[in-house]
Amino acid sequence: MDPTQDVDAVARSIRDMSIRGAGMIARSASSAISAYAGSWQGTNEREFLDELQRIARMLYSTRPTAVSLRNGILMTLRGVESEKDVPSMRERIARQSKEFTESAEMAREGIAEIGSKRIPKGSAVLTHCNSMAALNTIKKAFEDGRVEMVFSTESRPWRQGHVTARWLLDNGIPVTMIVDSAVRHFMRDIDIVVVGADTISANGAVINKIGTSQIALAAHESRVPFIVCAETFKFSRETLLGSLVEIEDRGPVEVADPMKPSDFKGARILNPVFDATPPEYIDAIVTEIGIVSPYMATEVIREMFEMEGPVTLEKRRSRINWL
Ligand code: RUB
Repeated sequence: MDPTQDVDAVARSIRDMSIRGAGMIARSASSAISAYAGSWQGTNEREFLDELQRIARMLYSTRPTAVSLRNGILMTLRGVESEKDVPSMRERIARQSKEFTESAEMAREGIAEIGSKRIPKGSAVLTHCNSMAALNTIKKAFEDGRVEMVFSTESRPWRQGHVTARWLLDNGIPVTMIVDSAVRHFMRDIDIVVVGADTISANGAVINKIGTSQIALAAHESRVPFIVCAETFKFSRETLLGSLVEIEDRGPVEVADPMKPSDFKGARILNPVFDATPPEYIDAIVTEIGIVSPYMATEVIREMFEMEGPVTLEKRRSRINWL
């Protein structure tokens, strides 16, 4: 079996959203790279590195906004070029992929444990889109007797809110489904907003599903706490080095009637699927290493840098530009 086919299939599934959510796409890409490396037949290290770079870039191109995808790929491939031959490169990739996926699972549990305590007893919680980091936190809080009701937004255009509502029902958690535009109307009934993140930038802004920033604004107006549940691999080093987060636009079909797009001939249709919530509207970011203020984002990013040791000029030069 051609290993490229598996990677192509994972890339397609991420693109068409059969695999979605920032944490899940990162874990899937990491596992796909590991499976690809494990079944690569060649013996030439240079060719192997070139192939790895090609599939890394291909996987990364599927969803440009989630830095989790980038970080997952980089953590899986870190230091591969320093290995002496193809078998040790393969082994390193398999080990790093396992480490990444296991630590990502553990991070979610840690976040739930920590975040649950921030949800007041008897709360009505509002969540947006479908974040497993947020939902596991809400579930833990429910088990701890803190949650009475979860308001789940529809999350247009893709309606990830339906996935959330079904998951809550499956877990025996009471759910109220509302459309996105009803958020401000219901804010008086909400005790806390809990959402996830695709990317957290160095200035503390949280990039999450489109509409998150409007919810944060409404929560701020009503003095309702707004917390974000996110693993540390959702913090973006690139933003510390000056890059801006690219906001994915998924095209007109999800907005116009998919059966009759020609009804809207001539209309300009925009479909940005993420937005940025500024730090002043965020009360706390719950990570596996603890609660951090959005204004501490730079410190979290620096800690991630240090995990790789100091960045010397020599190291920078010898490093492969994977993405
Ligand atoms: C999903 C979304 C989620 C974050 C966090 O968007 O915005 O809130 O990805 O999810 P999409 P998680 O459906 O477009 O991927 O906590 O599961 O990583």
